[in-house]
Formats: sequence, C-alpha cells, structure tokens
Amino acid sequence: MTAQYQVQDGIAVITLDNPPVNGLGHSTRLGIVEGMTRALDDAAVKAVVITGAGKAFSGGADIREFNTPKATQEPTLHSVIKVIENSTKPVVAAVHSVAMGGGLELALGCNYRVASKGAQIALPEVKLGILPGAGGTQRLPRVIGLEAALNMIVTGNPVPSEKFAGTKLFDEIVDGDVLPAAIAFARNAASASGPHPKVRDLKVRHENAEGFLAFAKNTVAAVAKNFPAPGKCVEAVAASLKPFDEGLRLEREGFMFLVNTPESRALRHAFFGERAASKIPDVPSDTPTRKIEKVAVIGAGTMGGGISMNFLNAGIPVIVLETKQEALERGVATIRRNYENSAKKGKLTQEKVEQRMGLLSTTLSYDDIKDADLIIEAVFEEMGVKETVFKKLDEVAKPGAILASNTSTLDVNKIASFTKRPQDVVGMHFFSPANVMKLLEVVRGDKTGKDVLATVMQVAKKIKKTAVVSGVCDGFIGNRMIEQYSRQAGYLLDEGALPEQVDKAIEKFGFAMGPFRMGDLAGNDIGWAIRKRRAVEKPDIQYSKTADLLCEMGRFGQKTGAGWYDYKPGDRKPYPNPQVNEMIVQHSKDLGITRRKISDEEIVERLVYALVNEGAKILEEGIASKASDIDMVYLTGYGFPLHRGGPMLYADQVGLFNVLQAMQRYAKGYHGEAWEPAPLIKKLAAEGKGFNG
Ligand code: 3H9
Repeated sequence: MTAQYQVQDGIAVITLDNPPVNGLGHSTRLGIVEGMTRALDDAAVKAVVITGAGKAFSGGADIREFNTPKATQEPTLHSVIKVIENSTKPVVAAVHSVAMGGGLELALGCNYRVASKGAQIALPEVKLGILPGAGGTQRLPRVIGLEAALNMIVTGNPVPSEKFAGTKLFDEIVDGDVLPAAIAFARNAASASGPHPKVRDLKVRHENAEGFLAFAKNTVAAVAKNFPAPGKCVEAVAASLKPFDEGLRLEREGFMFLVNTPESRALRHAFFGERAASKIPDVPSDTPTRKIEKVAVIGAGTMGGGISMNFLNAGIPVIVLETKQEALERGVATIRRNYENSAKKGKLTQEKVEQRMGLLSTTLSYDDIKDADLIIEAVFEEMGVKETVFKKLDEVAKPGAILASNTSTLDVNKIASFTKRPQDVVGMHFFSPANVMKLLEVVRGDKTGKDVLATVMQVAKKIKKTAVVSGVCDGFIGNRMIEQYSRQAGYLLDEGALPEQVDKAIEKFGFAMGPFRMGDLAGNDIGWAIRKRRAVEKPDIQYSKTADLLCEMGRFGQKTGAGWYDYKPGDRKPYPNPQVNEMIVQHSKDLGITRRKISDEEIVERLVYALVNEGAKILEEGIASKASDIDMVYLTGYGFPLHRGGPMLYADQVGLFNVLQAMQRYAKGYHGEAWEPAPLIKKLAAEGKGFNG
C-alpha cells in the first residue's frame, strides 16, 4: 500500500507515500480509503489529516497509469473524494511543496486545507492535453472565483500558496512545517460543532459570467489551435455555474473525451520523453559527476556566443578564446546586444545584464583556459581545424577537464583520438540560436567516460536544455534523419511539386516551417557545401540536383534576398520566384520526367515517413537508446509539431503496418531505393507493435 496510517493523539494521519511525487495511483487511492475507514471506525479518532511524504503533497493522478486498467479501477479519485466528503469527522489536507492536478482536487475534497508558504499550486492537466477530471473545474471556481480559476485551469501554471491568502482555498497558510499546524487545526475543528464545510456546497458568483466566458472561449480558441483541451477546459469551468453534480458530469465527459485524443497522448509522451531522455541505460543515476564551476568556449562566432550565454544565464563564469582580438570584441558585443535587447523588451533587468556580462571574460591564449572544468569547442566544422584545437586542449587542459566538441556531423571518436584522454571527450551539439533552442545532442564516443556523460546531462539540466544522448554516426540523430527528409523534398520537386506546395503541405501538418523556407533561413550554401563533401566521401548517395542548381544561380536564401523564394528588405515573407520554378520544371524535363500532380497527403507521408524510416535504423543500430529520444530531438530541435508527439509516436499512431504499406508503395516509384524499410519497422509491423510498445 502506498499510503501510511497513523494515529497521533486522537488525530488520524494518512500519509501519501508513492515516490517520486505521491502520484494518486491505484494503491495510493486504496490506501486513502482504507485509512478513512479505519479513522471512521475508531471512536478514539476525532479528525483526519491527509499529508504527503517526501518532496510533494501530491503531483496528481499517476500519469503512468493513464490508458491502463488501473486508471479507472475502483476506488477512482472520484470515489476517494466522495468517501472524504461523506466523512462524519473533519478532514484536513496538509499541503506542502506541490499540490497539482488530482493532488489539488483531493485537497479540495477535504473540509479544510492548511498550506505551507511557497507550495506550488496548480491544475496543470491542460499541459497533458486533458482537463482536471476529479472535480477541479467545479471546486476551484467555488473557492477562488470564476476568472482566477479559469486562468489557472487554461494555462496550467503553478501559483505559490501565499497568493491565495484571503480566499477559501486555504484556511491557514503557515511558515515552516505544515503537518503539526494541520494537526492542531484538525484538533480545533473536531472540538467545534459541525457540520464541516464542503466546497461543493459553495456557489460560483460572477457579475457577467456569460460575457466573460464568451470572451475566454474566443481568446482560447485563437491560441490553442491544434489542441482541443483548452477549449474543453473553458466549457467545463462554465459548467461550474450549474448545480454541482451536473457540472461534475459535464467535466467527466470532457475528461473522457480528451484522455483518448492523439493530442493528449502526444503531450504525455513528450512529458515522459523529456524525463526519460536524461536516463542513460548503462549509466546509473548515482554515477559520480565532476564539478563544473568554470567553462571555456573556443570560438566567439554565432555558435560560441550563443553557447556562452547559456552558462552566463545559469550564473556559471565563461572564458571565450579566439585567435584574433577583433573576433573577440565582435563576439562580446553580440552577446551584450542580445542581453540589451532582452532588457529593452523587459525580459531582463539592466542589473542582470551587467551581472551576466560580469561573468564573461576573454582571451587569445590557451594558457588562460587551463583551469576550466568544461571546455566547449565551437570552431569551423572541419576535421583539420578540430585536430589542431583538440591537440592544443590536450596539452593545456587540467586533468579531469571535460573536452566537448560542438560538431554537428564529424566523427567524435576521431576527435577524441587527437587527445591522450578520449574518456574526457564528448560531443555537445547545440542548435542555432544556441541560447534559445532547447535541444542539446550529447554525443557519446566509444570511450567517453560514464562520469563525463552523467556530468554533461546534469549540466544540460542546469542550463535548461533537453539533452538527448546520441551515438556516433554521420549527422547524429537529428541531422542524419533530416537528410532523408530533405532528399524526399528534392525528389518531390523533380516529380511535379513546387517549393510552395511542399512547404504549405507540411506546415499544414504542423511543422513550424517547410523544408524550402527552412533552407532559405539556414542558408542554401551550407547544404551545398555538405553535398560537395559527401560527393567525395559517399559518391553513391543520390540527391535531386535542384538545390545545387539553385545555388549556382547565387540564390543562397534570406541572406542574399533570394533563395527558393524572393525576399523583400525587412520582410521575411517568402514570395515564389518564376525563374526558380522554371528551373525546377526544366530540370524534370532534362531528367525525362513527365511532371504529375502530387497530393498534399503524399507530400506529408513522404517527408514524415522518411524521418521515421531513418529513425528506425538509428534505433536498431543503438545510436538512440529509445524511440522517445528521437521524438524529443525532433520536438525540441526541428520544429516537429508537438500535437503529433514526434515522428516515432506519430508513426505509432498511424500504425506501423500502414506506414510500411506506404513505404512499399513509394519503393516502386521515383528513387524507390530510398524506401528500403528498416528491418525494425518490418518486425514491429508484423508483431502488431509500435516503437513505443
Ligand atoms: C491528473 O491529475 C488528472 C486528474 O485531474 C484526474 C484524474 C481522474 N505521476 O518533473 P520532475 C515523475 S493529471 C507520475 O523531474 P520536479 C516524473 O516522471 C496529473 N509520475 O521533478 C519524474 O520521474 P522520474 C496532473 C510523475 O521536482 C519525477 O516524478 N499533474 C508525476 O522538477 C520527477 O519529476 C501533473 O501534470 C505524476 N503525476 O517537478 C504534474 N509527476 O524521476 C506534472 C511527476 O522517474 N508534474 N512524475 O523521471 C510536474 O509538473 C512535476 O513533475 C512536479 C515535480 C512539479 C510534480
């Protein structure tokens, strides 16, 4: 049982004890009901206190039980709350640290609530694509008012307990230990004459509820776009104006609808995926880590500057090394400008700007970085340049320093071999702009030490990145997959599509930006240089030639005002260009292809399944240790739509059998060789399984 029962001087204390955050799983729910029964049966018990062990009162329903029979197995949270509400003895919730979702709903079912200051209070269900399903949408408006409750339920954001002082949410807010205060409160309540208050008996009042709710509905519809939950939250809160049991029934309907939506599955997948990414199968959570108190960054360019900002933001001193004074000055000026811009927008105080700049120092000499705990190289993407840097680092860095490369494609094992300490070498692949993008690919070389990996994962958390471990291969997880996606985008042009159609189709699917707009933003010359290198390294690899022809026209993208599209000064809107489209059509002619009309559905399938197929290969080669890691890379670094949950979850939702069928169909078409299905897909499809089970 994951709830404990104890009697202290006539007060029964039920302690939720289900680590890590006292999720209200089946065994905990059962424990509460058993505790209540014992308390009611024992004449010596005068009142009950419900509290949580460890770091939370309760984080809510146990998310791990969702979509399993245990989630609905009696006693459900509804039944638990009913038992509490029907109690003849007063029940007091002792809330500390965290009361979220079902945890807060449980507390709202009690007669009284005592909270410690600073406890985080939230109904965050909307972030998981659902709504509070155990009375939260009905009881919260009754204690803090319609508007404040709607705001909390639609945003899901936590509010510190003291902000509720003076509302009916908390009867007492205390400094320090909440349990003794709650026990004292319970004793007093027991000595007072009943009946004890129930939140359900309160009325929701608002001067203009109808007008307010109509406004809220429109506002939410405008921002929630691909997600059904926020709209359903408004409907459920609106139902709190009705008689309590009717409101509860409507809330239940909304909850049951949402919990089965693909959007909710995607959000829950991302929630667990983010946490699962930090767990490396053969690196135990108690692996010792190294102290990172000073960071050195080699290179003050866009990447080096962005990387440095992450550490400055986290209060960690950074020294930046360059070969020329001008480069250093330019780099520092860019960092300052970025901070000043944030300050102008009111996101940062001037004091904070100076604080962060104060942690930054610069040097032209390797001697000055010898005491750094972590050194990150962000120099030109060329093996010869990396060799020079890493040999130098091997000479100067103190023993135990972690030597990281920000390479996006090069072989980290080879880079490690330039040193006599390959165990200290690791890849830290940041995404541009490095101070903004959430993703950090941590590239594990064959010899990278486990303590180095554990340290880098810990550092990533400190600088608020989603870190995903990748093995060594060309392009690691993200870029290796995107290459297949780009190849399909090119082939679609050869066969009959135009950039605008491809971009629009995939943007409608939910991508932030289609492949051609993305190319224009990143610079088409970058891909051109990579393809030229590939032509030497891997002469067999095939691409549509259109991207090269585009570069030959000098159309490198937004930076030259012309790429796949035209751009006007100061305007990032893409305007289709007739010469580019002519070039594409002419190229098909040169290939002897009769252009055909390609449906948007085919465009989406080919782009997304190309990612899925390569993702499956990455998984079976062990480059990624789990499918959710691949999804996290795509959700946090490549603009894959969150409501689809990442390419691998999306494939699961479509069904791998169907994905395989489509791949086999495309294998018969233009450049069918690109569609050789990964053996893992064949195997899972045959077993009726998905990447995520
Ligand atoms: C709900 O309540 C529905 C009801 O309305 C209706 C029912 C009918 N369950 O974030 P952290 C795990 S929906 C199970 O790194 P922090 C998490 O996976 C629920 N496990 O720590 C991780 O595990 P591991 C509404 C949970 O201190 C560990 O706890 N509630 C749950 O930074 C630590 O997590 C929410 O949406 C859970 N509910 O933050 C709350 N929550 O160590 C979502 C967390 O194995 N949770 N875990 O990787 C949070 O916002 C944060 O986790 C919390 C702690 C603030 C609680």
